[in-house]
Amino acid sequence: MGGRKMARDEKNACGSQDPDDQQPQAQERKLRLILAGRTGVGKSATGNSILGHSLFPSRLAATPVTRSCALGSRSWAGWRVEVTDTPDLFTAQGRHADPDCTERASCYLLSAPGPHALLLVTQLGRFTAQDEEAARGVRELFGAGVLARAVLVFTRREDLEGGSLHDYVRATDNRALRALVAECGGRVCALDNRAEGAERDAQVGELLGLVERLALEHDGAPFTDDVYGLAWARRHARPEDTLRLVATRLVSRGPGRGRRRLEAGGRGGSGRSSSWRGSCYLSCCFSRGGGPDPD
Ligand SMILES: Nc1nc2c(ncn2[C@@H]2O[C@H](COP(=O)(O)OP(=O)(O)O)[C@@H](O)[C@H]2O)c(=O)[nH]1
Ligand SMILES: [Mg+2]
Repeated sequence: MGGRKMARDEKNACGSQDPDDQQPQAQERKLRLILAGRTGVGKSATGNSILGHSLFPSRLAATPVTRSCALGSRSWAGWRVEVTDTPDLFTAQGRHADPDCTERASCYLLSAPGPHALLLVTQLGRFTAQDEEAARGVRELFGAGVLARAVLVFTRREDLEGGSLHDYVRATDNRALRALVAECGGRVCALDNRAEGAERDAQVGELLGLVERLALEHDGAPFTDDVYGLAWARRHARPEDTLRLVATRLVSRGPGRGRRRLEAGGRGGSGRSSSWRGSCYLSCCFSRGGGPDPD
């Protein structure tokens, strides 16, 4: 984690050739999403389904494939959807691999001034102790309030074989899963990330529709906290300095300390300078050896 070498797909995350990525429309409102969950559940595959093309490296492997945070974007129904893919930042193992919090700081910078939805990814039929640990890690990093912005995304939708996801979560005898569904306000969605074409579009439309409703319930204001506040206040400063400062804040805060949730009240959705986003990408890309992605 925190590797500074950039794989080809990671380079794309900083400067994709996809026309959707290159031509954001000025009037588009932002929908920022963060993918979270344990390694191997299909976070990157989910990100690729949302984007409609393979941007994030995703494959079955014995060791984690995603080593650092990356950002992709697309246009959807008048929104500019920005997706931050993450490596394992949320289990004890993930935190151990990020002792100076640089990777967690990178997640903050890429999703500043805060996400409209957190996509907590798990595999259908395989909700394990590690998934519980990842959910705990999410609460520890962002505060428990972030689950009011969470959607529980089940990959391997094909295993439902046409059945209803809502029936599945209602009937499950996994109490931890039922509790998490309740904490997420019952927002659940299933994806078959191997689907293509119209089938994939329909599934992604279902998920983004949920996210859109969630964002509108909050008047378009993103979730934010003191760390997002710090990152956003420094949006015109040198991004590498901001990355360090944010990482230092996260280290000093430690798990569960000093967290304050600030609702943005319309601060984040629009009217922000693109230069900081540009330089944020610069920082995140340069630290991996690449170039900026135009916003
Ligand atoms: N059959 C099936 N495989 C999936 C699905 N989603 C992800 N996968 C596979 O699960 C493996 C791990 O996915 P990846 O995106 O790398 O997981 P991550 O570590 O959470 O980012 C890959 O082989 C994916 O192709 C799905 O909906 N159906
Ligand atoms: Mg991944």
